[in-house]
Amino acid sequence: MRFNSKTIHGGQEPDKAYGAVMPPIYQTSTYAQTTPGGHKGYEYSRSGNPTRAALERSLASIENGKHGLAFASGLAAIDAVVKLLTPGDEVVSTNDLYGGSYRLFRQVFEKYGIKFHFVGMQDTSVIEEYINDNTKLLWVETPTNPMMNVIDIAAAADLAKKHDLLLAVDNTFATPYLQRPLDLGADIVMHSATKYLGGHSDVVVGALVVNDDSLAEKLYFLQNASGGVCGPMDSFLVLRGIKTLHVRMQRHCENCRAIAEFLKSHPKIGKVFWPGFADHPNHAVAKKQMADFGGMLSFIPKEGGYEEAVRVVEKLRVFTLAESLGGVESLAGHPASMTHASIPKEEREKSGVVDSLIRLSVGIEDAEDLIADLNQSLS
Ligand code: P1T
Repeated sequence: MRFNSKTIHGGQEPDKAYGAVMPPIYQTSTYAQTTPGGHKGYEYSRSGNPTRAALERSLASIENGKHGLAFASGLAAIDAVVKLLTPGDEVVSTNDLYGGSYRLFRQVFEKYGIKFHFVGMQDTSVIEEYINDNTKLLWVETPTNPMMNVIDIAAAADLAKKHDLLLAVDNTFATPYLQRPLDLGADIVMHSATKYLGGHSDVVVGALVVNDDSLAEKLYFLQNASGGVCGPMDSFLVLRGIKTLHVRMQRHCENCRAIAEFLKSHPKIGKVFWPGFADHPNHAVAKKQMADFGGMLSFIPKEGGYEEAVRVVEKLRVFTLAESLGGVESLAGHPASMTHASIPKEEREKSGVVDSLIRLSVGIEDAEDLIADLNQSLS
């Protein structure tokens, strides 16, 4: 099946009991056994639940992977990946990434003896300088949150193979509609399914997809042993979201392009970060590995610094000022005080997350209404 059919049918079959076309929400913690061990494949819902299993098959299908795993949040999914490591191991991570991922790495896992190097990965050759005998994992987020840098996944995969490392790619911003990291040589794809996969800002879920059977087994063990699983209702909502991923993403991309061009020509805007611009430093890589340029962008007003950024986001009416992204409705965020506040200012500014930066998650409303809203808020 091609991608747009996989979003609807991938890994799905009518429910065995009554032929329900959508998998029922199996709202149960446990399953009757006829004799100890005599069950129909499910024993306890932390270990497995039929609604979650339907989502996990869908996730694997759309990422062209063999195994999908669904978690309570994107961070719970990342937590499972880092738990593959042991004290003394090192990770090379992109330096421009979601603030919560940075906080998990620095404030939780460093205490357990895992060392993280945060590196600008737009030039993949720089990564190699940070690889040593203890390095076990490359953590790549592309496009990055919130600076919209693009990292060459195939080049990172070559490096990972050369040094026998795992390559994990946070595919939250792009989604498999635009880029499929496993096809480019990554070992693990991670999602905050809270975002585009769910698509309606009504659920918090995370996901991992892998091809390798033994890696999948280790991650399933961690999923069950640590227990950061999502519930059946949340699994159902993400499954429903995935069925329209392709049509939503197409509109997100179209609207984002129109807004990027509007902002770029606006006299009050200093800089717009969007990988679709021919002068974006990684435009060629984006063109090579993505089908389009996504629904996210960031920008900086020319003058006024922090106060102007706050004034603009407060004045928006169609865009809602809120954390998160990837829903049908347009959201605006102020990374320095919201999504990336857990990164120390000095560290944050090194990757460009200055106090005047505004991030937009462009929704699927009429682009004209979104542009009019930005126009009035900038005036
Ligand atoms: O929120 P959660 O589902 O736990 O996912 C964390 C996460 C991981 N990776 C990326 C690229 C993300 O953007 C996120 C969550 N991000 C936001 C809440 C945000 O507004 O950027």
